[in-house]
Amino acid sequence: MINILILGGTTEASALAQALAERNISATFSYAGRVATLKPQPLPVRVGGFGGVEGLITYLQTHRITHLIDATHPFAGQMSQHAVEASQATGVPLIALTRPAWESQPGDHWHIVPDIDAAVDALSGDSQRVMLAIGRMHLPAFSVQPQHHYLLRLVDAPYSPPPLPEHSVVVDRGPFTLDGDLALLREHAIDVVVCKNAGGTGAAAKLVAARQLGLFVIMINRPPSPQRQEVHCVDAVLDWLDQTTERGV
Ligand code: 3Y8
Ligand code: NAP
Repeated sequence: MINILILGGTTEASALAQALAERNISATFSYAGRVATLKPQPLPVRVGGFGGVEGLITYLQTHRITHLIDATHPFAGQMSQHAVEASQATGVPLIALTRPAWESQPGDHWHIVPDIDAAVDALSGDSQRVMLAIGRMHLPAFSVQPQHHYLLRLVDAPYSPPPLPEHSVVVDRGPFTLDGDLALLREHAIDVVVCKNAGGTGAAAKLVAARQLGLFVIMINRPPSPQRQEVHCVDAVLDWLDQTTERGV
């Protein structure tokens, strides 16, 4: 009896949930519970951490999970590492549904950096108007570059004012559109966009908008992902499920 656990939180995870629900395949969708309101899913949802690798192992065993699908964001490195370790410890087969990294196109002005701190360093110099499209978790790192005016895009309104003297906040969640991101960059007269190489379609609009407006992009490379089987589309996950279940799906 197939019983899937999806580690979610991305556009592709939502698409996978839709495909499994349409096929009446038993699955649970898991969120970390990072934001106040989570996107509803057509599957039973669980919210919150598992309590480390041990907690995930216990969850897999007590819920008789037969397949683990890691469809988390490429920057959710700890969750992905835990998924690999829990799969090895329990023998529950694991596959990752990821998206290829974005690659610069003709007309892009990208400055590629390895991590958040390097993105902060890249902002040394005169005052500019900077869009930080990196969410909430890493905002404090930019307080050492207070000379800029920052546009912050967040999923939730900030609980306390971000530690940046000059900033404006836009509360929005993706997937984002080209028209929306063009209007946003123009309205705030943005010079530079700082973002993570999330890949996928949900947050790519700002890159196309930046290209059309001739803006600079500071692109933060994703952390190395752990060794595991990876696919880039829902159909490949369905094929994997077919191959790894006796009677197929
Ligand atoms: C809680 C679950 C869907 C999923 C939508 C995707 C697209 C929009 C790109 C920008 C970049 C950012 C941020 C972003 C992207 C999608 C996808 C993706 C980036 C939700 C979601 C959860 C989160 C958590 C949140 C982080 C934050 C990061 C905002 C849902 C909407 C900036 C990452 O306040 C916080 O604590 C927010 C935390 C982790 C990164 C950060 O450091 O702040 N995502 N994002 C998930 C959970 O609880 O398990 O409610 O939909 C999901 C999505 N985020 O089906 O429509 O698939 O990539 N999310 C980044 O890439 O830089 C926004 O603004 O242009
Ligand atoms: P992370 O740093 O890799 O994980 C930190 C801890 O959060 C994990 O060890 C786990 O707690 C818990 N966790 C993470 N994802 C979970 C999930 N889907 N279900 C249950 N618990 C989860 O993760 P993160 O970067 O904070 O990302 C959290 C969520 O936001 C994920 O769903 C991710 O897909 C989504 N997201 C993240 C980003 C980003 O930029 N990081 C962007 C878009 C969406 P325990 O150790 O207690 O099990």
